[in-house]
Amino acid sequence: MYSLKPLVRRIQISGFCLIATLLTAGAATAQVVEEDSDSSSGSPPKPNVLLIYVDDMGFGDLGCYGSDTESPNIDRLAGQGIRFTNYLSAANVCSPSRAAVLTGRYPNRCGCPVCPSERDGVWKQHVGLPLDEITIAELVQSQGYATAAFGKWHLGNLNSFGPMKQGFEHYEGALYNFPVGKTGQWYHREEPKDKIRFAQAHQRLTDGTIEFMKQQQSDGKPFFVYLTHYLVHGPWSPNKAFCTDKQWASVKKKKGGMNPIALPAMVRELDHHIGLLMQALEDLGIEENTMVIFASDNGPWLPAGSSGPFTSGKYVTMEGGHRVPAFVRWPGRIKPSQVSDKMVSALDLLPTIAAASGATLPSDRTYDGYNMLPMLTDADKQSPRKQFAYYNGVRLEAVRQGDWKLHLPRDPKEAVYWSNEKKDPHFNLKRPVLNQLIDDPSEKKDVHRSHPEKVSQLQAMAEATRAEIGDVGQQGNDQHVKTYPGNYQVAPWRKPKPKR
Ligand SMILES: [Ca+2]
Repeated sequence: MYSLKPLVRRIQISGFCLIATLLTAGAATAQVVEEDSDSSSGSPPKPNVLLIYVDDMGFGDLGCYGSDTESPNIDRLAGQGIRFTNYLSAANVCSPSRAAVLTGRYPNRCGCPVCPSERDGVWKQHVGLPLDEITIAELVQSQGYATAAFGKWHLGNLNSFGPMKQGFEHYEGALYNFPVGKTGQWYHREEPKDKIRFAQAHQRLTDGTIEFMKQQQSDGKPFFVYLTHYLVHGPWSPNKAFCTDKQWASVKKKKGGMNPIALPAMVRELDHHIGLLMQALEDLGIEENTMVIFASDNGPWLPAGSSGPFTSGKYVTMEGGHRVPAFVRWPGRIKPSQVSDKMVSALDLLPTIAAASGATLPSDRTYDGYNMLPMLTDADKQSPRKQFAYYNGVRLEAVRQGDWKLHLPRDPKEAVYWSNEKKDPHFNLKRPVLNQLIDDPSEKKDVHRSHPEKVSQLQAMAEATRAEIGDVGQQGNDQHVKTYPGNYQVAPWRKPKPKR
């Protein structure tokens, strides 16, 4: 049977392992960085990390990725570091994407494969990112970092699964998707603060983030900030200052309703706030040693936005759902003006940030991410990522090795509750479809007949992946099912009512 080991490194911490990894190229970075950041040897201090996670931004929604919409501040940020064209979000919807980025583990492995929902009282209380998962915040805390989350959490109820339970010392924001057109409850740490309108939320996030960074700079502590904007998620209700006359007329008419023509104004509004944050880093004098990571959580919520050359967007396992804008700037370590087509994933952010902070990954669990620091700091180095598994809810729908991607047969009756026949060309797939992405980014040319050996390889990878982290009707041997005792592929409110 195909081994999943290349996909999921088991990381060990022991004195022997430390020596061994220092001698082994590729695996040694966490330890090397730990030595580099030892202040007693006169090495640079630990970097600050600002992870900006934006909502539903498609691959083609920024100027630096080919959009006509102006995003000068974001484009400048992207140009000052390394910009990826082959970065995959771990999931194509909000909650599992966020669970995976914070844990470095696939959503099925970390116990959060579907969205905790505010629509059902039982789910709201009992579903979220399991508390025994270890987040980036918890890892860097062990290295003396101050930690804060701002914005959309979407990983469970505040008091039972909130950010303060997952290693964040500070939190400000509204937990779920902001109720556009209504007032939303704003939280300060674990307490309700006040109710504000969507239009006020973005400035709150910027002000809170800057204040927190200032405080840490004053205290001399490195920080990790997880800033999760509500922009540019639908139903697209930007502030007037960022709208054309036509867009603003539409905002007023729709009154918080679906308004896809206003998406470019949402991008401009986000750009404005990124500009304020970057100016603050410069003013505080910490730009050089702050790693800024910008990424979208999933593809665009079509028809708003663009997935560029890729097919479809949010909710599906086509590239348009997973391939999103992402870049990293760290002037002290990463050269500017780099554009990389190496395959990387949101899963890789945790091991990368851990390595930069000096933290060693726990040995009691499997990580699906890889430390990207060697390739970020040396353009000649290859990406450690060779494979990726595309899940939709608990179901494995596609697997990829290099540029080869195999869509797996699937039964529409087992589709996750957010799936949509109109958005997914493979909604009802009877046989495997093989695409070679380098020549076929839109996944239109099925070459499974001419490459049976690739189909076999990828099917073996799928089988090994299922055995480890599960599929519909199959529990994996390392699948975290603590808060998902069954297959929650179908939301309770969508399940057919029993006949009387
Ligand atoms: Ca999202």
